[in-house]
This record gives sequence, C-alpha cells and structure tokens, in this order.
Amino acid sequence: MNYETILVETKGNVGVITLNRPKALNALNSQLFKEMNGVLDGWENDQNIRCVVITGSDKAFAAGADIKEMEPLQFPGTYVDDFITPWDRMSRFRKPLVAAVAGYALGGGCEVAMMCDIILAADNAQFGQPEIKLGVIPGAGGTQRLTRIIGKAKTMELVLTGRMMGAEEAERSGLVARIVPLTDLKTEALKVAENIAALSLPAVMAAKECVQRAYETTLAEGIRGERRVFQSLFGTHDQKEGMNAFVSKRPPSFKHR
Ligand code: DAK
Repeated sequence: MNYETILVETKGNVGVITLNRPKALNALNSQLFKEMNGVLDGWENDQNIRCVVITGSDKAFAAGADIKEMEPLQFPGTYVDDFITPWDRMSRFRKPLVAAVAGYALGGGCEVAMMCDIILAADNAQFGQPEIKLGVIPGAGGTQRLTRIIGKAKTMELVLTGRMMGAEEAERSGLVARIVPLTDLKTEALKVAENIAALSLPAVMAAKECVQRAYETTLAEGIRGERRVFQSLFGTHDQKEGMNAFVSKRPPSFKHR
C-alpha cells in the first residue's frame, strides 16, 4: 500500500513506520496520523507483528505538529472535532513501540516519542517543547508525560522557555534509554525490537501494561495489579515453555499464547 506521509515496512516480526514529510521536517499533520493509525490498527490484530519501531529522518524525527495546518484553527472546531483524538491512538497501542529519534523531536514530535515505550536517541537528537514560542502550550501530553519522566524542574524550564535539550541531557534526565551514533540508530532500534519480538507476546504485552500502570496509580495498587498479571501468565503456554526450556537447557520456542 502507498502512503503520502509515512513509509511502512515489516522486517520479520517487527513493523517499522518511518515518518516521511522531509520538506516539512516530518511535521505531524492530520493525514500522517490517519495513515499511521490505520497501520497501527492493522498491526494491533496481526499476530505476526510483535514490536514496532517508529522513526524519522537523520535531520528530524518530527519538528512538531504541522504549524501551517494549525494556524487557521479556531476553538469551536478543535473542540467539536476533538483535535486531540487521533494523536491518542499510539498511546493505546498494546504492543511495544520503540522510537528511534535522530535530529529534532520537538513539540508534538517529542510527545509522539514519549508515547513510545523505549526511546533510542542518535547523538544528534534534540528534544524540546517549544510551543510557548508559538503562543500555545504542549497539547498532546507534553506537560504531563515529560513531568512524570524527567521531573518538574527540567520540564518547567523546557516548557516555559522552549529551549531544546540534546541527546546527552535527555539520557541523563531519563527521557531516553540509550544514545547511539547516528549511523547505527536504525540498526540498533531494529535489534532491540527484534529481541522483544522473539519473546513471548503475552508476557511482553503484560509487562508493558504493568509498567504503564506505574504512571497512573498508587504504588500499592500497581503492585497488586502486577501480582495478578504475573499470576495470570501461569495460564499461558509460553510460561510452561519458557521455564521448561530453561530447566532443559534448550532455547524456548514460544507460541505467543
Ligand atoms: N510545522 C510545519 N512546517 C514546519 C515545522 C512545523 N512544526 N517545522 C519545520 N517546518 C518546515 C518549515 O516551515 C520549512 O518549510 P519551508 O519554509 O521550506 O516551506 C521546512 O520545514 C524546514 O524548516 P526550517 O527552514 O525552519 O529548518 P531549520 O533547519 O532552519 O530549522 C527547526 C529547524 C526545527 C528549528 C525549525 O524548523 C522550527 O523551529 N520548527 C518549528 C518547531 C516547533 O515550534 N515545533 C512545535 C510545533 S507546535 C494538539 C496536540 C499537539 C500539538 C498541538 C495541539 N492538540 C491535539 C490540541 C502540538 C503542537 C506543536 O507541536
């Protein structure tokens, strides 16, 4: 299938979406979300896809929401059409999402990266929430996710001044899992995704669900929830297989059931 704003590939059990609006530094517009959400809907129900990589170009992961598309918007339209809704699809995707970020990840671009589960950053990555310079504020979770991930002190500075943060600062702050040289970024992201895709899908999905819950509930509730999910995995084929393979000193053969 041909897309206007993204490139889509599958590599084994990994899906790869490359944001592809090079003339606009991958600015995120409605068409892009429509196309990306359609792909994610398909992959959500595809047993063969067990992890997804989202990436951009060497210069930009995404330089934010498309300012040219947003400029004429009025409040009644954004409210009635619920401007946020299509952005939300990614954060409801149940399989792991790996963001491979090179260059600019600004505004909505930074927010999209934060909707992913693991961010790998190239050494040239620049993260920021510059919306304040446009007379608005982050609108797709930036004030909330960034605060939970890197804390109030740095979030306030980034959101109130709009300054960018380089890869090293982002790693120090806990926003990115790892920095890799730009030339290795896509290979490394694929390696991470392939490792995850080789594991038991129910266990991987359960792990993602439980870590996500840590952001949304109390410690006691989170631990109770984790225990139930842990116990439920003893109902899977893959738990028997994984443990038997260990005991028998052989590699496991997961059925993802
Ligand atoms: N939107 C549209 N076009 C963009 C763009 C953007 N965000 N960023 C760059 N471009 C376009 C430029 O207009 C230029 O196009 P032409 O002029 O050639 O036609 C082309 O990409 C190359 O950009 P530059 O010439 O500016 O390139 P430089 O290397 O000089 O500068 C830059 C790179 C990233 C520093 C600069 O382009 C820049 O500052 N871009 C804007 C960054 C920004 O402010 N991002 C935040 C956007 S606001 C919401 C949810 C989310 C959001 C809003 C609402 N709801 C659901 C309610 C999110 C908002 C945002 O993300």
